[in-house]
Amino acid sequence: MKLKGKKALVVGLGKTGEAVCDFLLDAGASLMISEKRGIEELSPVFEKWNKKVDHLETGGHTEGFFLQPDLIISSPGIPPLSLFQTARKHGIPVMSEIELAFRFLKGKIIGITGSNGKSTTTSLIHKILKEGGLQAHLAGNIGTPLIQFVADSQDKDIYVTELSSFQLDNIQYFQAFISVFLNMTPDHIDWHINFKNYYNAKKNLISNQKESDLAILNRDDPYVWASGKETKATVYAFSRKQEVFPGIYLKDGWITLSNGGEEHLMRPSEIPLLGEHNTDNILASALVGSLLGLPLSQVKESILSFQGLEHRLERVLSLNGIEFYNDSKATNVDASLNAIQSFNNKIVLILGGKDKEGNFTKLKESIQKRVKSIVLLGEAKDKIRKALNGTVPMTEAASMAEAVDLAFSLAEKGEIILLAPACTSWDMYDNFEQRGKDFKVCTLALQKKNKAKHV
Ligand code: UMA
Repeated sequence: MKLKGKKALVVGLGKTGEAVCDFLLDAGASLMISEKRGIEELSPVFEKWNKKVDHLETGGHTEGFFLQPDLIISSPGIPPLSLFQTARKHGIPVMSEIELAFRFLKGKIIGITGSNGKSTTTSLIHKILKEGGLQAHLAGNIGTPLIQFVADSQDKDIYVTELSSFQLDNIQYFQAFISVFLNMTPDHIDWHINFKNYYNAKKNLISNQKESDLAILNRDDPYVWASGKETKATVYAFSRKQEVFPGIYLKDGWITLSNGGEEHLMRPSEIPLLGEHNTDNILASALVGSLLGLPLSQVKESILSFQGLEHRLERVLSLNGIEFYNDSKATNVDASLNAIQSFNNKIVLILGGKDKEGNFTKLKESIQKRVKSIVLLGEAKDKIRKALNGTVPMTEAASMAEAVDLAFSLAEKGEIILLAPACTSWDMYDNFEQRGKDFKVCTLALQKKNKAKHV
């Protein structure tokens, strides 16, 4: 693919858009940018790029603009705009950032997708590979766009890449030599319109693989397992519920690998992370390490020293015998459900944010079993209250500080206060990281207040 002298349009000027622009300029393309935000909102990014590009459209996307380039590259967060269809009808190719990166990247890609657990699994695989002496890099949805690695990439590099459905929606040749498909539950329906489109986007990762590739699939998830029928890759399975060949599973109190013979990796009780869902993440990660030829003893060591990620069932502190946990990354109903099911002690749950068409009634059964009280926060308050009516007492808070204080007044010694909102943060924050940090700040402030009271 030749870019020199081509007119390329980048849609969206966020983290990905800026990285794509840098790459295209280095490749000698002439640049156009189309961005929904207005100039004031964009500043100082606007000033930076306005000097470097031929045409910059702000405050929305227009047809006249989209029909001028030779090529369009869209950022992951841009929904499937009708303008993309119009451009395609005029013979203008539209591709995602990972597709563009794939065409120029040296080295191999391990692609990790699923509705939940992607970042944890991606980080753990990266850790196992690095500690095993491989030239591994952490890329994709977890933070650094793949395109940013292209310039320095070498054949021996392995890109451990977290892939969202947004990134996979629009791929053509993009191919991972190892794919990991963790699970499939409804999410991002506002972007994909329906579950089928969301599922199809995720499946692209598996169906694009070739005979020499490996697909690691969750045997316990019917959607994930069914995707195996659509790949030419060799399928390996992971399961918590049954023996799988070839693959990795729990048997007689051991995490067991079977690829020819049976080998024990470690006891499930040694897993350093809370929650059964994290067992899946560990099974899949260990399998990748083993398939790349790393000794099981080393894989085990890397798992044992894995501390988990910030904002994913992160223990914040203990106050008066009450434990505070931050799971701000639980931005959908299933992630919140996983978090609730990770504790045996009673929970005061902070729930709510911006709704993504989530089915909150799915939480009812677990809430009845494990949750003592709910503190509601954010835009989705009313919808959640209606969906969970008749389960446990619910109170409302106007801010995170109020939610934390309220939760503390409701909890007793030995109980858990859990932020697992089942919604995105975008009604009150820029992202889930900001929300999680605010929860931690409010929790620390509460601890200070409490100490002062007892002095
Ligand atoms: N924009 C438009 N038109 C639109 C919509 C947005 O111009 O119709 C503009 C926005 O105004 C903004 C830019 O596009 O200026 C944002 O682009 P983007 O949403 O693609 O965000 P990036 O900053 O490029 O970050 C993206 C991922 N964001 C999303 O997928 C929403 C980041 O994942 C990822 O870390 C980054 O690329 C690097 O790969 C974040 C995320 O929330 C963490 N991902 C979702 C998730 O994990 O659930 C999928």
